[in-house]
Amino acid sequence: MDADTLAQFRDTLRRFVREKLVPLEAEVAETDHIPDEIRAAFAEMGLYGLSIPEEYGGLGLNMAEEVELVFELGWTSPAFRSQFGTNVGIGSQGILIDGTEAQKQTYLPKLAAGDMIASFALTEPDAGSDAASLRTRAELRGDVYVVNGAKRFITNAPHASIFTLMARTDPSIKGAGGITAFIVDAKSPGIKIGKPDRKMGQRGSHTADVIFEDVEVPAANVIGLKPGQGFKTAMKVLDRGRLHISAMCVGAAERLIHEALAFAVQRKQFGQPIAEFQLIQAMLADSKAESYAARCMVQDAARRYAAGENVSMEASCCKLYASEMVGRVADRAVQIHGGSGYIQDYAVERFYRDVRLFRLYEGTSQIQQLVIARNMLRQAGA
Ligand code: COS
Repeated sequence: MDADTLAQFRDTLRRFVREKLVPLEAEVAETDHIPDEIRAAFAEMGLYGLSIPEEYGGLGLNMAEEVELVFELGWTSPAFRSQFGTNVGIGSQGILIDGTEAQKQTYLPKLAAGDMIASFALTEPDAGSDAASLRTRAELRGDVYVVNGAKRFITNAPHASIFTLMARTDPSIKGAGGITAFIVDAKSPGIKIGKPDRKMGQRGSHTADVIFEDVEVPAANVIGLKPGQGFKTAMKVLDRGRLHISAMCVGAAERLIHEALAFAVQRKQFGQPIAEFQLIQAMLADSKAESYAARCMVQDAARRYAAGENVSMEASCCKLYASEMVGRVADRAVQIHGGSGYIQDYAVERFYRDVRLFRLYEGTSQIQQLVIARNMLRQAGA
């Protein structure tokens, strides 16, 4: 996309977020539901296909362009982005990065249009951070694989049309090498979706268990037709996903700072606006400096990703820093609001809970530290 068109798109999205989505935040949190007309507007704007190349019906943004838009989306409740987030990122990218041409042509146009929802099914009850230990089994019988197992906390599972599923096809290999990625039709007999999880925040975005009982998946649905490559596909998808989530953290931090500043300017104590007190100013200033640092990190790593560099380490640096940063910013925003910050009428109370997830999903902060340190040691030849 050329720079002018991107700038125009960003401005349109900014207006849509601030004028249409922000006023709906409390209702979405209350009802745990995104209105249908909002989903339709997302599709109309092309948001389901942000990252999908134009030849498959998407907008074909590169990562550097994508994060500029995600900064805007982070300004409002993350549940809105979740509607199309799995189509833009973890649900579709396995197909895009490692799929065959036929797989891309079959699925990507429908995902880009929002006619299909893709969900990423990696995590299991006993395989979270240690993703390579997953136990869901896919056994080849003739020209189908028979899948048995359970996946947990799967975002958009209740709405999914397809799952990009990671399952073990070779039980003799305990770790990453025995894992294969599949595209699974969510309507396949034997798939059961659990009740939506009752989460701490991000109401309006739904996660659930997915149970596979003797589910038949055609061998032609192995991503890239390459068994044993599923773990690497998942890791590549997550490298990219971590940059996207980092951009969400930046947007959320900027919103929290906006709320905290507006409150501090208007709220009076000891005869003056609390914004005039230096202890309040220190909290605002630290938040500003840290969110600016995270924005620069994300822009740098995204630009390098778009240029084809391996930014696995930098993506983890971004995810670690940005998600921890927005946690600190949310905490300060509540602090600046005083007692009001603990009351649900104020957006900061909701954001405080919503942003807690950023330190957990797509790899905890501790996993990001591991990935960063491993890369450092590798580079040092250790
Ligand atoms: N891109 C491409 N390949 C990668 C990769 C990446 N970013 N990261 C690892 N790989 C490859 C490795 O090169 C290795 O390949 P070889 O066997 O050919 O050498 C293979 O994958 C296994 O890698 P590794 O040995 O590092 O795997 P580990 O089991 O030690 O796990 C961590 C690595 C812990 C980093 C991984 O399990 C992880 O990211 N866990 C968190 C999972 C997660 O984010 N879950 C969130 C759920 S999704 S919302």
